[in-house]
Amino acid sequence: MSINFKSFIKYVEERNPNEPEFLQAVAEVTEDLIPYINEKHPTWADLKILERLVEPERVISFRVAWLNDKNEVQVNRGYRVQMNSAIGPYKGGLRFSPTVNLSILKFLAFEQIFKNSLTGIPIGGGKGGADFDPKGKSNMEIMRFCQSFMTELYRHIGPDTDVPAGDIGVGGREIGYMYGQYKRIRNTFTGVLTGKGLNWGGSNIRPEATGYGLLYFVECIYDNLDEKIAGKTITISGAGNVAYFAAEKAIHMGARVITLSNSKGTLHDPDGLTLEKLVYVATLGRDLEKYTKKYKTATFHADKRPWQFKCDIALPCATQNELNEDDAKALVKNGCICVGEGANMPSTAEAIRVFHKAKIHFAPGKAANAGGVAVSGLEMSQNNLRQQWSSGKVDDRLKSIMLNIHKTCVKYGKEDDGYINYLKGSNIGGFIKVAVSMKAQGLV
Ligand code: NDP
Ligand code: 2IT
Repeated sequence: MSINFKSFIKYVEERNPNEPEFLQAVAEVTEDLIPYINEKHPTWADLKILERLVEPERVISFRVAWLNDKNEVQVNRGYRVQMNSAIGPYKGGLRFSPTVNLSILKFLAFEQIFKNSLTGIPIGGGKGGADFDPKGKSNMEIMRFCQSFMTELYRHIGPDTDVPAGDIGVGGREIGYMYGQYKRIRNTFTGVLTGKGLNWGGSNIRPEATGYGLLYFVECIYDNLDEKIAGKTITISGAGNVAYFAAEKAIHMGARVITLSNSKGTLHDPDGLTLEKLVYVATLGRDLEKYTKKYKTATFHADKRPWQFKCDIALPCATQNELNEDDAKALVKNGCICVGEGANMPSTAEAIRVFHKAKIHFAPGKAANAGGVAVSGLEMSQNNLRQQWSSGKVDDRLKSIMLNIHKTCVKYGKEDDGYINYLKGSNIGGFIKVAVSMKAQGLV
């Protein structure tokens, strides 16, 4: 049997109406997988590996009721999408944002299958979260929400079942409140969440891992070109966990980072951020505009994204679909030669087509931002061993994982003219192990 891409997408669309982000992610992956399966593994078509892959093993949706500071009852919706456990326990972040819905969590959980497989660590794919808006909430409101959320989630997760972590709106503080509640209900101290604090089971370098890993991956791309990152101009979107540590590592590597952004707009510093300026950014919360009062050559561009500014390397590190076709064309026109995705699916399908056509070095999120989940995997290992490894050891492991992911991308993505299609390489490279494992484990 051979699979037809158009009919497959129609099938997925009919089964998942009103889920545009999920469909976008499935199309982005299966466009590469279908020709590969048809040519190399036609039996995987008979086994309906792809049809099974796009069907979550389990979707949990639940009510989260909590009290705000005015003692008013609030109701949110919580989710966990347990997508695929062929190679290990479900693993992936929790997102707290009013934009959260099933389409977004299914796309994230689907991407996570391939990303986690690429790390070489035995972890399956999952994602979860809630349509809760952490903005403007007090510390106590955040705690009450996290406790209520975990009071249902706890029964669906476990260190050998499903290990959540952070994502947008979920950082160390939220992981702490959720971990405390899990421990209180289960009366066990286990590695059920990653991104924990360093005093209670967390791993060194986990907060930094996604941003650092992104720069290690971009460094591999530049090594391959026999060039250096030092001296290059970089635009970064976002000002959260991923963006911050991407900027820090880029500055360490000698690059000139000229932008950060958030949902209010973009901060442009033509002189380039320094480590000192970055420490100042961390004190600003979401008020990036305030930076321009201290550093006079910097400007703030309300409601604008960073992609209009001339750069060599663009690192979208905020959210999905934040870089569209016009942005991609502007980047190419301005001489950008490399795009590394710190966020998950930040480039639209049309933007990716522009990058591929221009033969830009385009590193998709599932490869380039895998450092975060990779160090989460290392946190799980440390928890199982009841050890804590040094920062140096974790950082070395992170570097070698990113190098291996790059190698996998080159192996499966190198085209006849020498151009490396990192998207194709990561899709196929992440898929093979999962497909082989699904076949071996029979019909589940
Ligand atoms: P954070 O919550 O720490 O930061 C998110 C940042 O992105 C904030 O600056 C936020 O601005 C901005 N942002 C969010 N939504 C929008 C939007 N619609 N338009 C403009 N800016 C927006 O999240 P993370 O840094 O952890 O996550 C960023 C991305 O990286 C996500 O795509 C996530 O899935 C991905 N990722 C995260 C990993 C991790 O380990 N944390 C691992 C791998 C990928 P504002 O405050 O104004 O909302
Ligand atoms: O998108 C991601 O890979 C994450 N948010 C991190 C997941 C994890 O389990 O550390």
